[in-house]
Amino acid sequence: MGVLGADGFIVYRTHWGLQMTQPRGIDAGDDPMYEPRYQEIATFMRAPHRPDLAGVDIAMFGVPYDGGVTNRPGARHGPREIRNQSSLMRAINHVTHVNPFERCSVADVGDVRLPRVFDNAAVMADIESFVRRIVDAGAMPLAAGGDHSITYPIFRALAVPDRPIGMIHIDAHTDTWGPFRGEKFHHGAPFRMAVEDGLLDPARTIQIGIRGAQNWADGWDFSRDSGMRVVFIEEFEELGVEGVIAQARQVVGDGPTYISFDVDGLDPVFAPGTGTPEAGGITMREALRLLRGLRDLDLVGGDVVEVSPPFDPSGNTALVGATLMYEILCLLAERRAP
Ligand SMILES: [Mn+2]
Repeated sequence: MGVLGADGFIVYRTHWGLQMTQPRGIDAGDDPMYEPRYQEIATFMRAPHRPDLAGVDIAMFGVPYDGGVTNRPGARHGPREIRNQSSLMRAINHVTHVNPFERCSVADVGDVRLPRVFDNAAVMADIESFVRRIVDAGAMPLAAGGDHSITYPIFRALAVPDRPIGMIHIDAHTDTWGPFRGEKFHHGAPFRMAVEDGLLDPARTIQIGIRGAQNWADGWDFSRDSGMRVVFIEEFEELGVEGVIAQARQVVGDGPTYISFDVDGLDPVFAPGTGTPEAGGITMREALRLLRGLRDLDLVGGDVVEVSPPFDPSGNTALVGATLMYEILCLLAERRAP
């Protein structure tokens, strides 16, 4: 609550450590969202910008890179537009009643700097070292892409030797394909590379929402043959959200688990602003229910990828991306501060 100042104004301290003043008689309580949402430089969910990582529990960051796309680009602009739209987010989850900002020190730690953007190997190294800094500081990473190739270097920073991580992956595509036009590193390949490098445990991986015709089947084959649980959209419909949640929890068990959400897993009605839309996908209501079913797992981080603002004139896909990030943030906060 506020403290009465000498000038007759009440000084409040928000959950984020910001101070605000309010004339007597208007009660802002300790609402962290009191500050007008259209003000100030945009950060993810208006969290403080803390590139030095000091005291940060959950580090939200952007990876403005789309050099891995096989078709329509634009996801490099995702972090900036997600930050903008995320100013609409508020604090308390209306279903779980989790307030991540109250439980944890949540910060926007900036973007991965990619000065060598035309060099795939250098980009991977720069993303990996950025995330390694977050992990070494004891914080949990929550990324905004960027195309889906960025998850591979995140895994390189997160996975502990001989203990690959598990994953709950929502997407229209398995992203386990072989080289594309001679290049191994692209946005359709991160999870094949992660399995081949021993970073991702295929037996503890579930891929949800898969659909759409392909020219070759090798990605589907790799997922199946490596032992991943692949839930095509038809099975999603059959099982229902609760059934899919049960499958996901069973597959990842109690080991370390990452959530990777490609917005093209959603139906293009909800997320048209993405490089590779596939009709007939998951609804936003289903996605939110699915994420809220993943409480109390051993979560180690997450991302939301493939928001492509040039294909998103209304900004709605970026808003959807920000909303998914908020739900993952609530899960990470509960894990961090049960
Ligand atoms: Mn993907």
